[in-house]
Amino acid sequence: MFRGHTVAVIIPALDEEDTIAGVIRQVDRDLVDWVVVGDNGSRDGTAKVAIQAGALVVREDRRGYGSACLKAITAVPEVEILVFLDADGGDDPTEIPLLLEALFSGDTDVVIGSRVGEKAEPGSLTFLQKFGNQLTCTLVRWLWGVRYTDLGPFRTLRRSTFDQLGMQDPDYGWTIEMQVKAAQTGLSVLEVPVTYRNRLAGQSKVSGTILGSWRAGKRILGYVFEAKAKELFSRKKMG
Ligand SMILES: Nc1nc2c(ncn2[C@@H]2O[C@H](COP(=O)(O)OP(=O)(O)OP(=O)(O)O)[C@@H](O)[C@H]2O)c(=O)[nH]1
Ligand SMILES: [Mg+2]
Repeated sequence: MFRGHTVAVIIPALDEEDTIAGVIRQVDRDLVDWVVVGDNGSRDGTAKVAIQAGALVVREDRRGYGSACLKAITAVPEVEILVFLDADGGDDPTEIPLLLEALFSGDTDVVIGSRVGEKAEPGSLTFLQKFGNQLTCTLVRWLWGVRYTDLGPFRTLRRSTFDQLGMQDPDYGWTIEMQVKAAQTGLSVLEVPVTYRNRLAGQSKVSGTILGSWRAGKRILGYVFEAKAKELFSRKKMG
């Protein structure tokens, strides 16, 4: 519990048997009530290792980062606060309290760990990733007037806020969907500089390969343009 509220850490994972246990064990269980891994049919020992390390594992056959997050959340219907982080050791679970403190400062609705500060290890964000993030954040600022610096996976929000957002993206559009919907509905989003490291072991699914970056980039930019188009269309229809 954190300040009397139950907390769940949600970890999407695909073939991360070498890193997932370390990530789970670094979560402070005095603060966090549940650690839930959303596994997309990993072919290695991810599920077994995660259970041994004390996590709940929820299997989702529908592929994709967002699908895994959505399914994992269904395992903790009563939790009050959700924290998301990756399974490869890139994010630092010992910084969870930093994000939770920020969530309880002022009127904050969503806290996003930003990886553009000095705490990020050199090389942990590829050139393409930095470029793509900057481009996307600039577009979001032009289209919705909200300033973000990153689309990092490490973030926290209340369950009630999460439900209000109606998250749907089954894939790598998940993080931008949350940020665009927060901007559209006028939520107060706070960015906190976080540590970011190169994945500790295992294979990259997203930004470590050109194909992964291309797929994620297409999805993310596609989401931004589609969200704006839908917004304009529904405004036109209403009057
Ligand atoms: N369940 C699930 N998890 C996924 C999927 N794709 C990626 N992940 C997880 O999402 C997180 C981010 O994927 P990474 O491969 O680390 O992507 P990245 O951080 O951009 O790239 P790296 O440079 O390799 O760290 C990791 O925890 C992955 O295991 C997926 O399709 N399903
Ligand atoms: Mg990673």
